[in-house]
Amino acid sequence: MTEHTDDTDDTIEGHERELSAVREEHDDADDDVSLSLPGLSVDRRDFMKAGAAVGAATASAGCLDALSGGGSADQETASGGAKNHKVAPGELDDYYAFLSGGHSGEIRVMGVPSMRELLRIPVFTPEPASGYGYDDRTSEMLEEEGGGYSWGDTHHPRVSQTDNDYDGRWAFVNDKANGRMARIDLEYFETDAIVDIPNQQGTHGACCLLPDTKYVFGVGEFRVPMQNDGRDLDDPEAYTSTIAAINPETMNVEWEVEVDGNMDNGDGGKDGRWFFTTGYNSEHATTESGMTKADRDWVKAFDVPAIEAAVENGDYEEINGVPVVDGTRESPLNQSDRPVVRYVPTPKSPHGVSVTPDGDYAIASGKLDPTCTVIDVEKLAEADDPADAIVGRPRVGMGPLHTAYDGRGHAYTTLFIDSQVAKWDIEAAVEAEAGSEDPIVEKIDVHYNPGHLIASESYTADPEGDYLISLNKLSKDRFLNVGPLKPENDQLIYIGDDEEGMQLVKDKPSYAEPHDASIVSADKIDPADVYDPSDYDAEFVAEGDESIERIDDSTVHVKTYVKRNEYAFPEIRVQEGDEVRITASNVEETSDITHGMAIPEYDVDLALAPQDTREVTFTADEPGVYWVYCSYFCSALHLEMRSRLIVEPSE
Ligand code: K7E
Ligand code: CUA
Repeated sequence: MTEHTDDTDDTIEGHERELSAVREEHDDADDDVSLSLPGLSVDRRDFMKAGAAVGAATASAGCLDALSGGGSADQETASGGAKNHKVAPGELDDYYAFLSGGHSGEIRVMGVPSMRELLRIPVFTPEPASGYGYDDRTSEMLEEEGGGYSWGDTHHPRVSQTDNDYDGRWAFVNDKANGRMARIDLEYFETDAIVDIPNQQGTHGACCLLPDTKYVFGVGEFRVPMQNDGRDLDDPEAYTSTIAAINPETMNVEWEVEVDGNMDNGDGGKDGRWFFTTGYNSEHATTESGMTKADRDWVKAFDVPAIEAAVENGDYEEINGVPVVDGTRESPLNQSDRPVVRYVPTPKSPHGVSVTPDGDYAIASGKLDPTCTVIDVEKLAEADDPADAIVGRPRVGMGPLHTAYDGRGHAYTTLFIDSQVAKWDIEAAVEAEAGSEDPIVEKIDVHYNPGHLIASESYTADPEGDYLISLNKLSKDRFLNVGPLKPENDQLIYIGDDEEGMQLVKDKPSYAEPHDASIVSADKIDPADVYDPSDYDAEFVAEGDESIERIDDSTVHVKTYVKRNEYAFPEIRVQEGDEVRITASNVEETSDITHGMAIPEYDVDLALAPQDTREVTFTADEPGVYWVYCSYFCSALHLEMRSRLIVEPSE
């Protein structure tokens, strides 16, 4: 770095400027000069980040490959080309995995195969490190659109697709706790919309209608009175559950369909026609013993164009602002030769359902029954009796919960009770007798009690078929004891070699509680490196645009830029009782230089990534001196990066 010291500015700020000049130079580099300087780890790391940010651009793709050892080439070992699944320090993963965080209310982003946790994206729960829920925009989103709940329970993160392949625009996730759906913008990796779904108490399944994500479906689990205002309290027959079709662009609930029984998980077919849900409680009971009395439940197959036609024809009742189509078994709409919902009988309480990559089958996992039910999607459209569409029932083992695919004709089903993953052959299951174990290819032990599993790109038409993650509920003795609340165990399994069989590669402890995940090839996601100020309504405050303006007797608007190592104003003076609105912009253009703006006594906590603008409004109701400080360690003068909020007493 010494060769760059051609100015004599010896202050710390000077070094800061110099360092960022070096970084920018390397950000702009279009050759791999940093490779010849292995000692300069900062430079090399920054260069690699720059490569990652533009990884989708063809011009630099080869350059990135050269740096990272080619990612996949790096995984070949000297001994016969077997993969070692290692991602060395400083190298990048092949995949993004988006995992739900359960009742932590968040989404987690993990690299695969390294299983390094890269980011947590808060969704339904405020999160101080990212300032989520503390600025005006995100707190309004949680309060107003989001219904003002303090927590949520994310289960099923699904990434948007175009033509049955990931398009990198959005991820969606449900809230099983409060009947909501959220959208995560994958340019910025942040939640940008939440909808509180009317007529649902607990939205469990979530998934996209393929091929082009026409709708995001929220599957209502808990049966409640449709007008839940005190009527029908003791009449469970009058309770109901619905699926909600949400427009992914507007996040508007376009329509709902009311059904018999509870619903559980869901998955969309590949051709825009069918949407499948599992469910339990065909009995319409309110207790466990009542819900498991009958031997049969259903997979419900929603015929989307038929439902859209019903909505078009006015065959619905508007309830709480949403057109609700009657899809119960006795509905007149289900007596025609094109029913809106087909009830496919299965053994009681099936849990997961997922459609095979070719779109030919919907496979429901038995949970209380040791089999999976294979439903032929084409037959479903033609059969008079929906039961005739069932073409296979392999006996996979005890407690089958969820099924994923490798794109080579295999299904992988988690066995909760057996603590195993069963690999089986789908066509063999269609040919075999019901209840046969013949289609089973192999089983692998997992540790312990798996819920979901997910294979690389399993939800698309063309899975990669190399990695699978088993999301195990219990870890027991697999990790150092941390007291009674043990971590879960997400296990990475290599499935890319049918001859060698499944290989357990890694244990990854995780905090409660991942349910489902989506694994997306890294080259299909293209996140921004800094914000684009034109993407937000809030006005960007450039250096020179700062102001402290009294709007009226009791309102003050502060516009401040933020940069190393200062806020625009060393002090902000207001009167006791003033409503203070702060608009703050981080004017840095250097990647990764985030600043905070915290005023703890007033619960102000902004996190400002480069080129970001956030606003916060509060009432200065206590006279005194309040330090404004930076909460991200941004520079050598980070601790000195301060301002004072001075609240003068009213006389
Ligand atoms: Cu099985 Cu909510 Cu997908 Cu959990 S659900 S495991
Ligand atoms: Cu800015 Cu620390």
